[in-house]
Amino acid sequence: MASTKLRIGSCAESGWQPINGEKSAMSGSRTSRLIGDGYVGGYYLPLPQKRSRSAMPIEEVKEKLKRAIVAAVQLPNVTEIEFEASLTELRELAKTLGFEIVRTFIQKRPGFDRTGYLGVGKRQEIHGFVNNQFASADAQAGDSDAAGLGNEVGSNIDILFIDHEISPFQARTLEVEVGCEVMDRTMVILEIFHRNARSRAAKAQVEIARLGYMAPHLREAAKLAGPQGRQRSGTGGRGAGESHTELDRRKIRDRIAELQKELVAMDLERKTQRARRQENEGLASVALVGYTNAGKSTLMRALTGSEVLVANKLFATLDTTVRTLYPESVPRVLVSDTVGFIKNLPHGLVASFKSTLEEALDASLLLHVIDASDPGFERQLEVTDKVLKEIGAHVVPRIRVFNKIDHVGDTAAQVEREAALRAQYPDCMVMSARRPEDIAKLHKMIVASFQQQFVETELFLSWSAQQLRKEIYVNCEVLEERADGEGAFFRVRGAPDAVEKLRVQFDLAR
Ligand SMILES: Nc1nc2c(ncn2[C@@H]2O[C@H](COP(=O)(O)OP(=O)(O)OP(=O)(O)O)[C@@H](O)[C@H]2O)c(=O)[nH]1
Ligand SMILES: [Mg+2]
Repeated sequence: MASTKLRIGSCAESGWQPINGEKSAMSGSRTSRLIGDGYVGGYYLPLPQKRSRSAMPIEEVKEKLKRAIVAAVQLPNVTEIEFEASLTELRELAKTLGFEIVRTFIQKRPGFDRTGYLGVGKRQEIHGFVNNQFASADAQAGDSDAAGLGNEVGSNIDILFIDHEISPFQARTLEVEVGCEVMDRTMVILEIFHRNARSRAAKAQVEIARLGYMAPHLREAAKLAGPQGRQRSGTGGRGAGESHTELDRRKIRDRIAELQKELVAMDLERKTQRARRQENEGLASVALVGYTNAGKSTLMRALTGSEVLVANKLFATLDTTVRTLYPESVPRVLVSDTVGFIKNLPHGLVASFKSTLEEALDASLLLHVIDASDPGFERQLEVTDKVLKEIGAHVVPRIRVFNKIDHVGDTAAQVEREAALRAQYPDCMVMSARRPEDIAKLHKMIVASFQQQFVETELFLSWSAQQLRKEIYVNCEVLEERADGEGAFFRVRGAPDAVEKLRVQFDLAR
């Protein structure tokens, strides 16, 4: 069965830590991919010795994993625009996982089918497609993928993506009836988060969410396996007669508890680091926030001259990175890049997502980056605003940065979009991260926003304390300098606190 198939890209690069702590192949069924340990119910989960062998030529496997289909139920209260936007996003998410969507199946229903999410007829239709029983010339109205594919047939379909979160039972029914693996929206997002997590904290948070998602799937797998073969003897520290499911559930619980402990320790560490950073007097901080793929990391790179990851993928960034604004300014500004937002984030990921966003709460200024070329940018803007409010970051001053204007149609369309945005958001920035002059403008805007509070004053530094001279240049803008027999006078502009601190320091050094 599914055991020999590697379904999603490279297991080696995914680095999934299973609950027994060993590196595991991301092989096997939906459950095995999440737990990676032995047999669970009727599901094959690769054993440790097979894991090393699963470092089979990944390229070869990837070749086989390319084709997928998408299915979604459109409920009566969902508009065409919302429905299409959500489907487009799912296709993008699937693309991020390395899949090509060859067809989309949609069905209007008053509710989801309890057994198999879609109605029986639609399930049969998909089965027919997956098993190559008909060509898609009968593409239905509104079925955009099918429409463009002519005689595309459904051979070699590996995955059916579902644009909702479905129950383990519905997933199982679909897998059996349709004849290929099924992944719901939640699992897709979990998978992307899992692949992209880099730091220890991000990895732990994603693992907790994945384990939480997996638990009910294990129950479903166990039900399917029936009473036979579920019991095993009490060896190796297991309670006698403890079932596989119980054991696996216990392992999951223990692993979650262990990860949570690690996270608490990491959080403390992070807070200490942050406090230390803030003690570094006069540091102003900006956080780049916004919907996934809006161009936050691109802007971060351009604004700081750093090499942060930029990719045309959803959730390319999962960890917060902090760099200094370049060219350096007075005050020195720290810029942080953050994880992208998305609609309907899986429940288990909300906490981890929000905690990585805490950086935004500490910032003195938020740059809310919006992809002005995305047809759904207004909805994306709303989602970001809503989450910022939920974490209490709505009180932080904010500049809306409408990015990718170069990607909006022709010049006339760009001018029109820019005018409309400026009319609606008078203090916004409309730009392209690809234009150096726009980056310079944004840089100026950031610095200006910190300099707004600046005061102009004079500082005196005696000749005996000239070693403190550089402090003035780091913390203030020097407008004029003159000297007399006792020392030097500086006409400066700077933040009130920073200037006062210098005055006290200089007086003491006299
Ligand atoms: N045409 C155009 N493309 C851009 C612009 N800014 C960014 N991009 C592209 O958009 C894609 C996404 O950019 P990222 O900077 O990775 O986006 P992000 O907001 O950091 O995304 P996540 O980390 O996934 O949240 C990349 O392919 C960039 O090259 C722009 O101004 N114009
Ligand atoms: Mg990014």
